[in-house]
Amino acid sequence: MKTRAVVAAVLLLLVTLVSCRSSVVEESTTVNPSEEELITVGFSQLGAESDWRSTNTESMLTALSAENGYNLIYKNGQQKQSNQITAIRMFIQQEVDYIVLAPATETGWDTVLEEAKEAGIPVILVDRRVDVENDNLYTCWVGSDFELEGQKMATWIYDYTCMIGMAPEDVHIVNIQGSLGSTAQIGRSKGLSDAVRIYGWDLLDEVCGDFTETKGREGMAQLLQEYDHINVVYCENDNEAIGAIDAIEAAGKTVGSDIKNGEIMVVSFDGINIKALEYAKIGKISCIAECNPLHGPRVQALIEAIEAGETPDKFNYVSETLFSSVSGITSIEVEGKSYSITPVT
Ligand code: GZL
Repeated sequence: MKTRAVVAAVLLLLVTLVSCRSSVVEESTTVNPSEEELITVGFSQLGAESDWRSTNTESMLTALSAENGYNLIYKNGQQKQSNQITAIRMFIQQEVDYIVLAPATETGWDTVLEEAKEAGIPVILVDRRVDVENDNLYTCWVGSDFELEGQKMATWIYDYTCMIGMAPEDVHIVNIQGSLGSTAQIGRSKGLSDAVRIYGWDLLDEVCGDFTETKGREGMAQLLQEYDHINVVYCENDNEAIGAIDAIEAAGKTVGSDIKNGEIMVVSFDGINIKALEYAKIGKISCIAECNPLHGPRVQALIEAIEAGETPDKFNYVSETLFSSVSGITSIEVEGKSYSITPVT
């Protein structure tokens, strides 16, 4: 790889020069390649709202490190698109080689992405998508198929309720949605709303949990005030599910999959938060749809392909599974494709 060869050559040259000096260098010095030998990447992350997000950030920072040949400028948007737009404009001023964007919401990016394009800086999207007039404003995207995640979870709920002999009209479900307007929320909510229409479930209400534990708890408490016959809670990430379970138990109710005998079944997305995986193991969360956050190496591979003169695929999806400790369902089928359930033990 041209850049790495330059870095290696520079390192060898610098080490040779140091060892030729008349005075003996007493301590070993690691020579860092100067910034111009590295690929400079400006990474605008949307925030730190969840365990998924923190894991995603860690993956990106580890992959786009100096030892891997990168000079990374990382900016946390703190859940505000305006902060991300400011960061992108700063990256343009700094003439970075690439901009990597994890967008908070889908809309509002046309102007700043046009500025990046005019500056000749390739933009790689990671995780959520953007809704722009011209898809040429970004080079490529890598992330999850969020609607498929929702379809898989809805299919699991359908298969489970059929297995226990529950009529669809007796499924009284609420949705604690993620950050409104984010691709993850749009896709997961659509997967559920389509299933409600197809199967005839009773969707009682939807509240925004913003992918956080606090809002998941507040939203669930509000729903329990308003409805006394909820038997399925669809949480659009693990942090919301943990908060929702706190609220359900604080109201004196029991979480679990025995919904025919009064338990409230909680399902979730991500599969990153340790406590959520523990809950899945003991049946407090009945099913988790995996949402894989480890995009660092994937973004690194996309940059290396572009550096090598290749044209990567525009959309790069990661494959994901379902986690559950509920017995009786070993796989589900969505649009003719089978997905196995990974037991949580
Ligand atoms: C999904 C990601 C979502 C996660 C949440 O790829 O955008 O945002 O599901 C996170 O945990 O906050």
